This record gives sequence, C-alpha cells and structure tokens, in this order.
Amino acid sequence: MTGRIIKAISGFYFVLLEDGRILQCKARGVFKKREVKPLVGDLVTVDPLGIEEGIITDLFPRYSQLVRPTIANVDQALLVLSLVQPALSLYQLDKMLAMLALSAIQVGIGLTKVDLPNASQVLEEVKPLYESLRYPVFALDVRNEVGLDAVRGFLNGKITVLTGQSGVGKSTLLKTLVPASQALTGHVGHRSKRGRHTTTHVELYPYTEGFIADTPGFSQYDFDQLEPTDLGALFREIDQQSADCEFRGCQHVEEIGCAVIGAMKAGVIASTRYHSYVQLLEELKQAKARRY
Ligand SMILES: Nc1nc2c(ncn2[C@@H]2O[C@H](COP(=O)(O)OP(=O)(O)OP(=O)(O)O)[C@@H](O)[C@H]2O)c(=O)[nH]1
Ligand SMILES: [Mg+2]
Ligand SMILES: [Zn+2]
Repeated sequence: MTGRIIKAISGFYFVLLEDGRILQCKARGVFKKREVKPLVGDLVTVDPLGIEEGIITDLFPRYSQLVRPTIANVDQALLVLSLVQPALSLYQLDKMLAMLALSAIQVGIGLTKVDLPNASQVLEEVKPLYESLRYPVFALDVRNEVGLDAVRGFLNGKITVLTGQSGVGKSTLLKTLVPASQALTGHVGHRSKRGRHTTTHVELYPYTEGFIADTPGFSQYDFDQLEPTDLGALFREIDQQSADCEFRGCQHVEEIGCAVIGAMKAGVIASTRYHSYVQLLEELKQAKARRY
C-alpha cells in the first residue's frame, strides 16, 4: 500500500493511506542502515499490521526537501503576515522571500487582519509592489472568511507550507481551510502560558488533492551560510538590474557604476526593497565574520 507521511513523533510515523485511513508506523530497520530517514511529506510503501499500525518498507523519490522545518515534496509556501497587530514589517517579508528564494519553491503572500483599523491603508501601499514582483498577494480577514477563495485556488492540488511569525493567524487560517484539521490528529499545538495555541511541530493536513502544513517557522541557519555577494540574486528586481552594474560582484552599495542604485533612484526598484537588501547584506557580512 502507498501513503503519505503526515506527522512524525518520536520514531512513529503517521501515514495517510489512499482510502483515508491513518496508520501509525515504524520505519523498517534498513533505513537506519542506509542513513535515510523518512520525512513528513514522503510518499511511502507500507505493510499494514492490523488496522491501525504498519511498517514503512520503502520511500518514493523526493522532488524537493525543505530543511528546518524538514518536509519532503513541498511545492510552495504561503507566507502569512498580519497588516497590523503585529504591524507589518517589510524587512521581515523581504527576508522571508529571500530565504524562500534559496529553496526554489513557489511563494504566495497572505496579509491578514485586513478588517482591523488602518490595515487597508497598509495593504494599499504593499499589495501593488509585491504583485509587480509577480508574487500572488491575498488580503485576508481570516475570522470572517474574507478573501479565502483566492487562497483556496492557490492551495489546490499542491503541498503548501504556511509560515510566518507568531500571532499572525496561521493556525486560524488552517482551521478555517481544513475544519477537520483539529479532529484529524488531535491538537495543533500546546497551550502557551498566555493561553494561546502555539504551533510546535510539523504536520500535513489533507486539502483538496494536496496538503497544508502549519510550521513553527523557518530556521535561519542555511541563510546565514550564504555568501553576501549571492544575496542580490534572491531579490528578483535586484537580480534583474544587477546585470547592468559596471563591476562584477557589485554589492550595490557604492553608487558609482551601480545599476541597482540607479534603478532605485529612478523609482524602478522600491526603496523599501533596497533597504531590506542592504540590511540583510549587513547581517550576512556579520554572520560571515563570526564564522572565521
Ligand atoms: N482581526 C483579526 N484577527 C485575526 C485574523 N486572523 C487571526 N486573527 C487572530 O490573531 C490571533 C493569532 O492567531 P493564530 O492563528 O493563533 O496565529 P499563529 O500565526 O498560528 O501564531 P503561532 O502559532 O504562535 O505562530 C488569534 O487571536 C486570531 O483570532 C484576522 O484576519 N483578523
Ligand atoms: Mg499557530
Ligand atoms: Zn550594483
């Protein structure tokens, strides 16, 4: 039988079968010998042992793999940020877009809390910019299910990770999109001291032909290993303009001969994007200095 690993907890894998049953499985010893570890997202072959348990006997080849959170076969990410409460940080948004550009998966941007005061003002400033960079942007009032149809279209048939900082509405969105998500495997996370549910582990929830995963967030580790000179390629418009910089390896911080700064001054590159780039460049240089 084949199925998909939707959750992994202390050596147990929960495998969703084509008929909708979920088997709690151990992996066959041979994986340990080969030093491969089954991951959430993996398509696997299982031998059932009774009606609720089984053994994973084989893994299908992966077509993608995210690290930290570790999920196999992800097609795309939906970045979730709130427009207000907490206030939208364009720096955070640009940083997450750059980090995801490293893993070469598709990205959509969900902007929540459009119902709150001052949110539509922020939305009007931000939406056109990111749409012009060819990112799909979804304005959402998650609690009243406003804007969700467009998100449903984006998710359909894909394996999508939801990611974003705490309190922006990822779990609320998941609960609305997949009402069975809580019933399916129990709880989504633990209840924090402040009384809110916080997501602590990765889990895939079946969604029309695809899956959605609420994640505790992406690790910055691999991003910090990046060479500062490679950062520009992760900003679509900077990458495009940098072809015209006069010096090879231009980091776009010295004005003379820099096409990127020229494009920013001409309004072709948004100054907020350029500033995010410069701030990230600084972070990467510091991370690099710490490595030596
Ligand atoms: N007004 C408004 N509130 C929202 C919206 N979406 C989520 N919220 C509220 O924001 C709070 C945080 O939502 P969660 O879904 O727990 O946030 P999260 O991103 O899962 O947070 P972590 O699990 O800590 O990462 C909850 O009180 C939600 O009811 C929205 O579109 N509008
Ligand atoms: Mg959550
Ligand atoms: Zn340059």
